[in-house]
Amino acid sequence: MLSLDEIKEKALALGFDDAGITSATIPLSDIKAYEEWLNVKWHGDLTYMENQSRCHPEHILPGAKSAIIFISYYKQPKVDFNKNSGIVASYARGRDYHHVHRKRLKKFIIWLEEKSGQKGIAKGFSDSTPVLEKALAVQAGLGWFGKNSLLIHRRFGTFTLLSGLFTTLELKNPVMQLSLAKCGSCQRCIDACPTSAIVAPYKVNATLCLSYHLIESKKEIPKNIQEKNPGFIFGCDICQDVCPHNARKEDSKTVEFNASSGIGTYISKDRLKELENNPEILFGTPLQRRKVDGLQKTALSLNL
Ligand code: B12
Ligand code: SF4
Ligand code: SF4
Repeated sequence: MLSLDEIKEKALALGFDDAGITSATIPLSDIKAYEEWLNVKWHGDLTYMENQSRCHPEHILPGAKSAIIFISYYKQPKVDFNKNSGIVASYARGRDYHHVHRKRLKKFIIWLEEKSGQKGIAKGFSDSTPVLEKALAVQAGLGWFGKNSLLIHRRFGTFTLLSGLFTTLELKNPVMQLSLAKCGSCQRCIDACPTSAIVAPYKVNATLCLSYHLIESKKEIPKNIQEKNPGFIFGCDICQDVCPHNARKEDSKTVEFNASSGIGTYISKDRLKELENNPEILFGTPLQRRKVDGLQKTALSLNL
């Protein structure tokens, strides 16, 4: 049986920052919280969130027994708001993590198949496959849920991206599930969220979140949300910037996530003009999802 040390060694060699193993099952408490979240329609227009396979790894990979979860640390410098340009959220300044993860997962699965001498034993995921990724990461002992609903990795904090795979292999996590320090009485993220989207500890109403309106939603940004945007043109980092678990952390050294590998930190009116004329600049970056007209709408709402 493959050990966690062997798995971690391979994961780190491929560029991930940590890895954990867990069973291919979703805890009942997460399934319940997810169903409640859907029932009150906090997912808004994100209809892909209604896919109940999120709670059933066997729908993703029949016969799945274990899950391996990977952590990618991406923190970029925290910068000040600027009235002439909008800030791009930290995760989106470099290359698109979906692409970065897809390449690494492919290589990891080839390695796993070689090691086990079996084919078709794993199915990778990163964000777009219906999987409750944070719940699996917590179950794998990689960290715990913050009140902002994000995974707080025990070493890297919240500026981490998740990916993973289900496998039919039996794998065991020898790490003892120590009782980890949690948020305690802190509630900085709840107090700092400009749109009050963290409606209660661990519960985010996506329809109030800047990230939903500036990345995902195809509709006009509602006036009451526009007015509360302090200056983001894509995504939002406030509930992470204020988190003490992210304080005094070095920026990520992963080249792909560096601002110089992608769109950069700020987008000004002139930069938008350049993007309008050369939309291919967005290819391979997370902003391609929003396209130039989406960014222009947000820029207008920011009076850029
Ligand atoms: C839908 C989605 C969004 C939506 C909704 C956010 C949300 N919280 O659900 C929107 C568009 C708003 C969004 C925004 C962002 N997202 Co997003 N998103 C997702 C996605 C696709 C699904 C998340 C999900 O399952 N939501 C369903 C609800 C029910 O889950 P939940 O809110 O996490 O609730 C859980 C906990 O709160 C817990 N819980 C409930 N009650 C209680 C009580 C206690 C006591 C405890 C301990 C736990 C607990 O149970 C629930 C189920 O597990 C995941 C990728 C994936 N496939 O998992 C990425 C993901 C969560 N997003 C990610 C990122 C980076 C972001 C942004 C930071 C991007 C940005 N800079 O703008 C913001 C952060 C906003 C925020 N505070 O959540 C990363 C987070 C990595 C991490 N370290 O956690 C993910 C994992 C993508 C990835 N592959 O890396 N996102
Ligand atoms: S990403 Fe921004 S708007 Fe969304 S919950 Fe966090 S602080 Fe609030
Ligand atoms: S800011 Fe405080 S309450 Fe919010 S996730 Fe971080 S430690 Fe938890």
